[in-house]
Amino acid sequence: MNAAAGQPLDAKLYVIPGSHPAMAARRMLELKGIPYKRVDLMPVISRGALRALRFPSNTVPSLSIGGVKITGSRAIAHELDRLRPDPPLYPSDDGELAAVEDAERWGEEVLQPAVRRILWNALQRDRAALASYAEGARLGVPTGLAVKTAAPIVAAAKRMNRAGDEAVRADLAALPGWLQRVDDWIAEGVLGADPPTAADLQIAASLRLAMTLDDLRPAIQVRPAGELALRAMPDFPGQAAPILPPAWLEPLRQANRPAANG
Ligand SMILES: N[C@@H](CCC(=O)N[C@@H](CS)C(=O)NCC(=O)O)C(=O)O
Repeated sequence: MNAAAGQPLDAKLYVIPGSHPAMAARRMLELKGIPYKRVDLMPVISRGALRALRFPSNTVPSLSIGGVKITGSRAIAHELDRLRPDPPLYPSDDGELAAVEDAERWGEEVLQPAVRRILWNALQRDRAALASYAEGARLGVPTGLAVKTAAPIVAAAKRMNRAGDEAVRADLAALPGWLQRVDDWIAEGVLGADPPTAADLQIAASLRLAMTLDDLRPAIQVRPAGELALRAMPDFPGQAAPILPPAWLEPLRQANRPAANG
């Protein structure tokens, strides 16, 4: 029996709790009906662990499946489609495929790192929310202890992801335009497939992580982009109370303000 016919694939997925590309990979495996073992890693420390395990790179998601080691949400999506074609994560029509892959690439290269920067910046301001992202995770130490000792890890993650105030303020100023881009893709039928494509999942995971911030959720959930995110990724851990400077959120408030009559 081959993989396409349903042979067990012996899959192990390495994640960081709350990591958005890792949540996308989890959802891909779930949609394909591939059972897997999840290994939860602490941020920053994950890098050494994945290097020691000889993955092609040291970020999550990393997946070992059928004797192959893959790193990266996009590479994982392609490998899963190869191993278990149904349901497909990519359309078979060439034109549709190109549009979906463009959206997926943008989701990984633009939206994903921006949401990561916003999150680390917010978490360094208030670490109280950290435990909510680790809900259900098995980190090898009690979650309470992991959270209590997380200050140096959060500081390092913020530094490594260049999540300083200037960068994050620029990300928040760009966010309304990015949400409009996602709404437009939904209107054009590039995004919003049922079952979701790799692009839907890539973008939905970032939007879902952004929506864990009370500062951002109201501006996202009311739009088609927010509806897509909730539909494609119904479950997502984490919740952070308002913490970002209100002035930084002004572009989002402006974008969501109803147009004046006349
Ligand atoms: N763009 C990569 C994601 C790579 C990435 O930066 N992942 C983060 C978690 S969201 C990571 O592994 N960070 C390592 C760390 O925090 O030390 C993908 O889509 O797979």
